[in-house]
Amino acid sequence: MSKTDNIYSKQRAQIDGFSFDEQVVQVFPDMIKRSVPGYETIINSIGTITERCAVENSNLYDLGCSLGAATLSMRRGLNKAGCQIIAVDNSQQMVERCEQYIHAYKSDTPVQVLCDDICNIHIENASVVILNFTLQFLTPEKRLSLLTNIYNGLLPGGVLVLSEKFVFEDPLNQQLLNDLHLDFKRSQGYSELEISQKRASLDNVLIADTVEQHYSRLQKAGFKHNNLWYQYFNFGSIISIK
Ligand code: GEK
Repeated sequence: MSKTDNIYSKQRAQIDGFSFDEQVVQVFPDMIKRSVPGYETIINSIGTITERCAVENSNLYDLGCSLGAATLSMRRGLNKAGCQIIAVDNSQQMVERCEQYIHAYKSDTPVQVLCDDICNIHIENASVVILNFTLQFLTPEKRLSLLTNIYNGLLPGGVLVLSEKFVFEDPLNQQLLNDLHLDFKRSQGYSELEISQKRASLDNVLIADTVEQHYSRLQKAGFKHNNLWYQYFNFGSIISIK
């Protein structure tokens, strides 16, 4: 069982940049569920998307897998023979715990959990690729080349699921959707201190794009069929088809 996230509940003299270390790993399922509106819906839908879009004898990728929630959902939805799932994260602590979670459930679908930078991964023979709240942690200059690798490694008809926190160009929309997200966090039991200290730690670590920036980058990477299939305040998910 995951512990309750109270990492930022005490006043800190100094806020360091957020990192996916052992302390975060221990509370991660609780943290992401209470911080990302719609997270569970997206995770469940990844299984449904996999059921429809995976093809026989192909690879499925979970890039920035953390503890493997999307991998487990893909594996539950998968109904095609000869597939394997490749889950990648560059946090050693995440990868270790992810392997324990994955192997706690029995399945015939092989899962490889790799500790590596997702920018180093060669994507090939892929029918489903998941970037569930990971692209936002890559420096902006690296984002297009990752998406281009994904596009090149996808089979025709293959899909990318790209979930992200969004920003909005219109200042009124930005303010309101951001405030609604803060209300969501309050409703999940986070205090004002926790919210403000977490926000400071994510400054310059999580760099969000507008939906339009995502569409334009996806087009540059080769994807011509891109659509937002889910949005809850300033969080959402785009599906792109090769
Ligand atoms: C989920 N997808 O539960 N290479 C590999 N991993 C990276 C990199 C990188 N360059 N940068 C960040 N990560 C998960 C949630 S969390 C999102 C994803 C969040 C990893 C990082 O170590 C972390 O585990 C993950 O991306 C982002 O569906 O915490 O908001």
